[in-house]
Amino acid sequence: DRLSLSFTKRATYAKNNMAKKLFNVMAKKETNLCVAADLTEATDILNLAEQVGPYICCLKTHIDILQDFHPNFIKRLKEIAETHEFILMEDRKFADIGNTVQLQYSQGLYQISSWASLITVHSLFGRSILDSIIESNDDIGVFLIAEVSSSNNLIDEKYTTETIKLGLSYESSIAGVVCQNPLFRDFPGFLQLTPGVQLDSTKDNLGQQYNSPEKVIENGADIAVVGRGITKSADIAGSAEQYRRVLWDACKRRISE
Ligand code: BMP
Repeated sequence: DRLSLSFTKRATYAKNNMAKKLFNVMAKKETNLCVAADLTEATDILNLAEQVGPYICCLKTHIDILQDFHPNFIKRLKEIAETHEFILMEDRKFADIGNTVQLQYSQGLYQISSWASLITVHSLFGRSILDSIIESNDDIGVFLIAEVSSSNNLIDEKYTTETIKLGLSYESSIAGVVCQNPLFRDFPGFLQLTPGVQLDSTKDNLGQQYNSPEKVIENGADIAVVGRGITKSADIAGSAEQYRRVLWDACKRRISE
């Protein structure tokens, strides 16, 4: 059962290079925290990254919400990621035919394939979407979306099960799965990324549903994504440190080897 294994041990099971890296960063920095940098100005994201940097294993962006995107922003963000040893994930949630995804992934304004170590992908379009991404860049860690946190979403059990199966057939490219439940306990090389995490509230007014840090770790999360719980806080660094500690303490309780 992956839940009882240490991250150092799980790194040795990972077939994907980015997953290996992520496990090792998590073990070294003692953190399960990924911050969702959902801010619309470049300087705000850079400031956030500087402040939360010491406490996170991963920074998750939605690059297309930036009002003032510039390649220099990516350069600076990569420097901060290097200084504080965290990994960049672009939460693009690709979902289209292979040819279109290839263009969205490597072309356009954002050139995602040139800087994101991790990306999110919907399983909806099947194998061709993964083939097209790997053809563009085989040094990528993909997180496949098997479940989502929003209320009344349309994903059913079959979709979730088939998503895990698809992931297992692309072991060297898949870093993990975005989900809410411990779906793949027998595959310690994959990471469970769980969004919808907050200490102070249970939902927003647009369908987001939150669980507490303890609850998501109990539900199998290896990495918990926290956005507004940290970005809207008056003390960003203090809040990131608090989430890191609560998550890590909860995680330590489930690890026995
Ligand atoms: P917040 O903690 O502010 O609600 O942000 C959650 C982040 O996680 C957002 O960036 C959102 O796009 C992402 N996310 C989610 O909330 N639920 C999912 O099921 C999948 C996600 O990627």
